[in-house]
Amino acid sequence: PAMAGAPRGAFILFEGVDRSGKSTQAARLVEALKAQGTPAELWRFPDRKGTVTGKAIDDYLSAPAPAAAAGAAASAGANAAPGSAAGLSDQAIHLLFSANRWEKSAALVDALRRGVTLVVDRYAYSGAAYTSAKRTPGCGLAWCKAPDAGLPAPDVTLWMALPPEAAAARGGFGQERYENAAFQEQVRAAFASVRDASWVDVDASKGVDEVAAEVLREAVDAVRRCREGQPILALWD
Ligand code: Z5A
Ligand code: MG
Repeated sequence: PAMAGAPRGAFILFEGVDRSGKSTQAARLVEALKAQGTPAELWRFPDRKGTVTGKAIDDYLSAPAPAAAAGAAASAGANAAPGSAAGLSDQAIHLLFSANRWEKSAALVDALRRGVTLVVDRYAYSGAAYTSAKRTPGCGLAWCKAPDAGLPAPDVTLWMALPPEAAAARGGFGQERYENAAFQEQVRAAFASVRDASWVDVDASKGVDEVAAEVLREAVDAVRRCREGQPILALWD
Protein backbone atom coordinates (compact mmCIF):
# COMPACT_ATOMS: atom_id res chain seq x y z
CA PRO A 1 0.00 0.00 0.00
CA ALA A 2 3.04 2.30 -0.17
CA MET A 3 2.12 3.51 -3.67
CA ALA A 4 -0.05 6.55 -4.18
CA GLY A 5 -3.44 6.19 -5.86
CA ALA A 6 -5.77 3.23 -6.11
CA PRO A 7 -4.64 -0.20 -4.93
CA ARG A 8 -3.81 -2.56 -7.75
CA GLY A 9 -6.07 -5.21 -9.17
CA ALA A 10 -5.43 -8.94 -8.99
CA PHE A 11 -4.36 -11.25 -11.81
CA ILE A 12 -6.61 -14.28 -11.42
CA LEU A 13 -5.89 -17.13 -13.80
CA PHE A 14 -7.91 -20.19 -14.79
CA GLU A 15 -6.02 -23.24 -16.05
CA GLY A 16 -7.28 -26.74 -16.71
CA VAL A 17 -7.74 -29.41 -19.33
CA ASP A 18 -10.39 -29.05 -22.03
CA ARG A 19 -13.98 -28.75 -20.83
CA SER A 20 -13.01 -28.26 -17.19
CA GLY A 21 -15.23 -25.19 -17.08
CA LYS A 22 -12.64 -22.43 -17.32
CA SER A 23 -14.59 -20.17 -19.67
CA THR A 24 -17.87 -20.75 -17.82
CA GLN A 25 -16.33 -19.87 -14.47
CA ALA A 26 -14.23 -16.98 -15.75
CA ALA A 27 -17.34 -15.25 -17.11
CA ARG A 28 -19.25 -15.91 -13.89
CA LEU A 29 -16.39 -14.60 -11.77
CA VAL A 30 -16.14 -11.30 -13.61
CA GLU A 31 -19.85 -10.69 -13.02
CA ALA A 32 -19.61 -11.68 -9.35
CA LEU A 33 -16.65 -9.37 -8.75
CA LYS A 34 -18.35 -6.45 -10.47
CA ALA A 35 -21.48 -7.05 -8.40
CA GLN A 36 -19.29 -6.63 -5.31
CA GLY A 37 -17.93 -3.34 -6.63
CA THR A 38 -14.56 -4.73 -7.74
CA PRO A 39 -13.62 -3.47 -11.23
CA ALA A 40 -12.93 -6.59 -13.30
CA GLU A 41 -12.31 -7.61 -16.90
CA LEU A 42 -12.32 -10.95 -18.69
CA TRP A 43 -9.20 -11.74 -20.73
CA ARG A 44 -8.33 -14.93 -22.58
CA PHE A 45 -5.31 -16.51 -24.23
CA PRO A 46 -4.82 -17.09 -27.02
CA ASP A 47 -6.17 -13.61 -27.69
CA ARG A 48 -7.43 -14.42 -31.20
CA LYS A 49 -8.57 -10.85 -31.91
CA GLY A 50 -6.79 -7.57 -31.38
CA THR A 51 -3.29 -9.00 -31.69
CA VAL A 52 -0.84 -9.41 -34.59
CA THR A 53 -0.40 -13.11 -33.76
CA GLY A 54 -4.06 -13.93 -33.11
CA LYS A 55 -5.12 -14.69 -36.69
CA ALA A 56 -2.26 -17.15 -37.30
CA ILE A 57 -3.00 -18.93 -34.01
CA ASP A 58 -6.68 -19.12 -34.90
CA ASP A 59 -5.90 -20.64 -38.30
CA TYR A 60 -3.54 -23.15 -36.70
CA LEU A 61 -6.04 -24.27 -34.05
CA SER A 62 -9.00 -24.59 -36.39
CA ALA A 63 -7.10 -26.92 -38.71
CA PRO A 64 -8.21 -30.50 -37.97
CA ALA A 65 -5.73 -33.01 -36.57
CA PRO A 66 -3.71 -34.43 -39.50
CA ALA A 67 -3.13 -37.99 -38.15
CA ALA A 68 -4.54 -40.51 -35.67
CA ALA A 69 -1.62 -41.00 -33.25
CA ALA A 70 -1.72 -38.63 -30.26
CA GLY A 71 1.62 -36.92 -30.79
CA ALA A 72 1.33 -36.80 -34.54
CA ALA A 73 -2.25 -35.57 -34.33
CA ALA A 74 -1.15 -32.56 -32.36
CA SER A 75 1.91 -31.74 -34.40
CA ALA A 76 2.31 -29.84 -37.62
CA GLY A 77 0.67 -31.39 -40.65
CA ALA A 78 3.22 -32.43 -43.24
CA ASN A 79 0.49 -32.07 -45.85
CA ALA A 80 -0.47 -28.52 -44.95
CA ALA A 81 0.01 -25.88 -47.62
CA PRO A 82 3.38 -24.16 -47.31
CA GLY A 83 3.01 -20.74 -45.74
CA SER A 84 -0.33 -21.53 -44.10
CA ALA A 85 -0.56 -21.29 -40.33
CA ALA A 86 -1.99 -24.82 -40.27
CA GLY A 87 1.42 -26.16 -41.25
CA LEU A 88 3.50 -24.27 -38.70
CA SER A 89 6.15 -26.29 -36.91
CA ASP A 90 5.67 -27.06 -33.23
CA GLN A 91 8.43 -24.58 -32.40
CA ALA A 92 6.94 -21.77 -34.48
CA ILE A 93 3.40 -22.09 -33.11
CA HIS A 94 4.74 -22.31 -29.57
CA LEU A 95 6.62 -19.03 -29.98
CA LEU A 96 3.54 -17.40 -31.52
CA PHE A 97 1.44 -18.36 -28.48
CA SER A 98 4.13 -16.83 -26.28
CA ALA A 99 4.38 -13.71 -28.45
CA ASN A 100 0.59 -13.40 -28.19
CA ARG A 101 0.99 -13.05 -24.41
CA TRP A 102 3.93 -10.64 -24.74
CA GLU A 103 1.80 -8.49 -27.06
CA LYS A 104 -0.63 -8.00 -24.19
CA SER A 105 1.77 -7.89 -21.24
CA ALA A 106 2.23 -4.13 -20.96
CA ALA A 107 -1.52 -3.54 -21.18
CA LEU A 108 -2.04 -6.29 -18.61
CA VAL A 109 0.26 -4.67 -16.06
CA ASP A 110 -1.24 -1.27 -16.84
CA ALA A 111 -4.76 -2.54 -16.11
CA LEU A 112 -3.65 -4.10 -12.82
CA ARG A 113 -1.99 -0.85 -11.78
CA ARG A 114 -5.16 1.07 -12.60
CA GLY A 115 -6.93 -1.13 -10.07
CA VAL A 116 -8.66 -3.47 -12.52
CA THR A 117 -8.78 -7.14 -11.54
CA LEU A 118 -8.13 -9.36 -14.55
CA VAL A 119 -9.79 -12.74 -14.81
CA VAL A 120 -7.72 -14.61 -17.37
CA ASP A 121 -8.77 -17.77 -19.25
CA ARG A 122 -5.51 -19.75 -19.92
CA TYR A 123 -1.94 -18.39 -19.96
CA ALA A 124 1.66 -19.59 -20.11
CA TYR A 125 0.99 -22.82 -18.19
CA SER A 126 -1.26 -23.91 -21.07
CA GLY A 127 1.51 -22.89 -23.44
CA ALA A 128 4.11 -25.08 -21.74
CA ALA A 129 1.70 -27.96 -21.14
CA TYR A 130 0.32 -28.26 -24.69
CA THR A 131 3.66 -27.98 -26.45
CA SER A 132 5.61 -30.23 -24.09
CA ALA A 133 2.79 -32.82 -24.36
CA LYS A 134 3.64 -33.15 -28.07
CA ARG A 135 7.00 -34.66 -27.06
CA THR A 136 8.75 -32.99 -29.96
CA PRO A 137 12.50 -33.71 -29.84
CA GLY A 138 14.34 -30.70 -28.41
CA CYS A 139 11.15 -29.19 -26.99
CA GLY A 140 11.26 -30.36 -23.40
CA LEU A 141 9.73 -28.45 -20.52
CA ALA A 142 12.66 -26.03 -20.06
CA TRP A 143 12.55 -25.09 -23.75
CA CYS A 144 8.79 -24.64 -23.57
CA LYS A 145 8.91 -22.39 -20.50
CA ALA A 146 11.80 -20.18 -21.61
CA PRO A 147 9.99 -17.70 -23.91
CA ASP A 148 7.34 -16.95 -21.26
CA ALA A 149 9.80 -16.34 -18.41
CA GLY A 150 9.51 -12.76 -17.22
CA LEU A 151 5.85 -12.24 -18.15
CA PRO A 152 3.67 -10.83 -15.37
CA ALA A 153 2.84 -13.74 -13.07
CA PRO A 154 -0.70 -14.52 -11.88
CA ASP A 155 -1.53 -13.76 -8.25
CA VAL A 156 -3.50 -16.96 -8.09
CA THR A 157 -3.93 -19.82 -10.57
CA LEU A 158 -7.20 -21.70 -10.17
CA TRP A 159 -6.56 -25.24 -11.38
CA MET A 160 -9.88 -26.66 -12.49
CA ALA A 161 -9.41 -30.23 -11.31
CA LEU A 162 -11.58 -32.63 -13.34
CA PRO A 163 -11.06 -36.39 -13.82
CA PRO A 164 -10.84 -37.58 -17.47
CA GLU A 165 -14.15 -39.49 -17.24
CA ALA A 166 -15.94 -36.37 -16.04
CA ALA A 167 -14.41 -34.29 -18.83
CA ALA A 168 -15.46 -36.92 -21.39
CA ALA A 169 -19.03 -36.89 -20.06
CA ARG A 170 -19.27 -33.17 -20.92
CA GLY A 171 -19.70 -33.87 -24.61
CA GLY A 172 -17.70 -34.95 -27.62
CA PHE A 173 -14.62 -33.31 -28.99
CA GLY A 174 -14.91 -30.96 -31.91
CA GLN A 175 -12.56 -30.92 -34.88
CA GLU A 176 -9.89 -28.64 -33.45
CA ARG A 177 -6.32 -29.80 -33.48
CA TYR A 178 -5.84 -30.88 -29.86
CA GLU A 179 -9.23 -32.44 -29.34
CA ASN A 180 -8.51 -36.13 -28.87
CA ALA A 181 -8.45 -38.17 -25.67
CA ALA A 182 -4.89 -39.55 -25.88
CA PHE A 183 -3.34 -36.13 -26.39
CA GLN A 184 -5.49 -34.67 -23.62
CA GLU A 185 -3.98 -37.21 -21.20
CA GLN A 186 -0.47 -36.11 -22.15
CA VAL A 187 -1.54 -32.51 -21.58
CA ARG A 188 -2.89 -33.38 -18.14
CA ALA A 189 0.45 -34.92 -17.16
CA ALA A 190 2.34 -31.92 -18.50
CA PHE A 191 0.20 -29.52 -16.46
CA ALA A 192 1.25 -31.43 -13.32
CA SER A 193 4.88 -30.63 -14.16
CA VAL A 194 4.32 -26.88 -14.43
CA ARG A 195 2.25 -26.26 -11.32
CA ASP A 196 3.80 -23.78 -8.89
CA ALA A 197 3.11 -21.85 -5.68
CA SER A 198 0.42 -19.72 -7.35
CA TRP A 199 -1.79 -22.78 -7.92
CA VAL A 200 -4.91 -23.61 -5.92
CA ASP A 201 -7.01 -26.67 -6.73
CA VAL A 202 -10.70 -26.16 -7.43
CA ASP A 203 -12.97 -29.22 -7.57
CA ALA A 204 -14.38 -28.61 -11.04
CA SER A 205 -16.54 -31.75 -10.99
CA LYS A 206 -19.19 -30.09 -8.81
CA GLY A 207 -22.16 -28.16 -10.16
CA VAL A 208 -21.59 -24.77 -11.78
CA ASP A 209 -22.95 -22.82 -8.76
CA GLU A 210 -20.88 -24.73 -6.24
CA VAL A 211 -17.72 -24.30 -8.28
CA ALA A 212 -18.51 -20.59 -8.67
CA ALA A 213 -18.76 -20.16 -4.90
CA GLU A 214 -15.37 -21.80 -4.32
CA VAL A 215 -13.84 -19.74 -7.14
CA LEU A 216 -15.22 -16.50 -5.69
CA ARG A 217 -13.74 -17.25 -2.26
CA GLU A 218 -10.28 -17.72 -3.73
CA ALA A 219 -10.64 -14.67 -5.96
CA VAL A 220 -11.75 -12.37 -3.16
CA ASP A 221 -8.78 -13.53 -1.13
CA ALA A 222 -6.40 -12.71 -3.98
CA VAL A 223 -8.00 -9.29 -4.52
CA ARG A 224 -7.50 -8.55 -0.82
CA ARG A 225 -3.84 -9.60 -0.90
CA CYS A 226 -3.19 -7.37 -3.90
CA ARG A 227 -4.95 -4.43 -2.26
CA GLU A 228 -2.69 -4.97 0.74
CA GLY A 229 0.35 -4.51 -1.46
CA GLN A 230 1.35 -7.96 -2.76
CA PRO A 231 3.78 -7.09 -5.59
CA ILE A 232 3.35 -8.10 -9.23
CA LEU A 233 5.90 -10.87 -9.74
CA ALA A 234 7.62 -12.08 -12.90
CA LEU A 235 6.76 -15.55 -14.16
CA TRP A 236 9.37 -18.30 -13.89
CA ASP A 237 12.18 -15.90 -12.94
N1 Z5A B 1 -3.20 -23.40 -26.20
C1 Z5A B 1 -1.87 -23.69 -26.54
O1 Z5A B 1 -1.60 -24.68 -27.19
N2 Z5A B 1 -0.88 -22.86 -26.14
C2 Z5A B 1 -1.15 -21.74 -25.41
O2 Z5A B 1 -0.22 -21.00 -25.07
C3 Z5A B 1 -2.52 -21.47 -25.05
C4 Z5A B 1 -3.51 -22.32 -25.47
C5 Z5A B 1 -2.84 -20.25 -24.26
C6 Z5A B 1 -7.62 -23.15 -27.40
O3 Z5A B 1 -7.98 -22.92 -26.09
C7 Z5A B 1 -6.47 -24.11 -27.47
O4 Z5A B 1 -5.23 -23.42 -27.36
C8 Z5A B 1 -6.45 -25.10 -26.37
C9 Z5A B 1 -5.09 -24.94 -25.70
C10 Z5A B 1 -4.29 -24.26 -26.70
N3 Z5A B 1 -6.49 -26.39 -26.97
N4 Z5A B 1 -7.29 -27.23 -26.91
N5 Z5A B 1 -7.92 -28.13 -27.04
P1 Z5A B 1 -9.43 -22.48 -25.69
O5 Z5A B 1 -9.28 -21.83 -24.36
O6 Z5A B 1 -10.01 -21.67 -26.81
O7 Z5A B 1 -10.22 -23.83 -25.52
P2 Z5A B 1 -11.80 -23.76 -25.33
O8 Z5A B 1 -12.32 -24.44 -26.49
O9 Z5A B 1 -12.29 -22.43 -24.91
O10 Z5A B 1 -12.22 -24.34 -24.02
P3 Z5A B 1 -12.00 -25.57 -23.23
O11 Z5A B 1 -10.73 -25.34 -22.54
O12 Z5A B 1 -12.10 -26.80 -23.99
O13 Z5A B 1 -13.22 -25.60 -22.24
P4 Z5A B 1 -13.41 -24.80 -20.85
O14 Z5A B 1 -13.36 -23.35 -21.11
O15 Z5A B 1 -12.55 -25.32 -19.79
O16 Z5A B 1 -14.87 -25.24 -20.43
P5 Z5A B 1 -16.27 -24.49 -20.70
O17 Z5A B 1 -16.36 -24.06 -22.10
O18 Z5A B 1 -16.56 -23.54 -19.63
O19 Z5A B 1 -17.24 -25.75 -20.46
C11 Z5A B 1 -17.18 -26.91 -21.28
C12 Z5A B 1 -18.56 -27.62 -21.28
O20 Z5A B 1 -18.86 -28.11 -19.97
C13 Z5A B 1 -19.72 -26.70 -21.64
O21 Z5A B 1 -20.67 -27.46 -22.32
C14 Z5A B 1 -20.25 -26.27 -20.28
O22 Z5A B 1 -21.59 -25.93 -20.32
C15 Z5A B 1 -20.02 -27.51 -19.46
N6 Z5A B 1 -19.76 -27.24 -18.04
C16 Z5A B 1 -19.04 -26.22 -17.51
N7 Z5A B 1 -18.99 -26.29 -16.18
C17 Z5A B 1 -19.70 -27.39 -15.83
C18 Z5A B 1 -20.01 -28.00 -14.57
N8 Z5A B 1 -19.58 -27.50 -13.40
N9 Z5A B 1 -20.73 -29.13 -14.59
C19 Z5A B 1 -21.16 -29.65 -15.77
N10 Z5A B 1 -20.92 -29.12 -16.98
C20 Z5A B 1 -20.19 -28.00 -17.02
MG1 MG C 1 -12.67 -22.31 -22.78
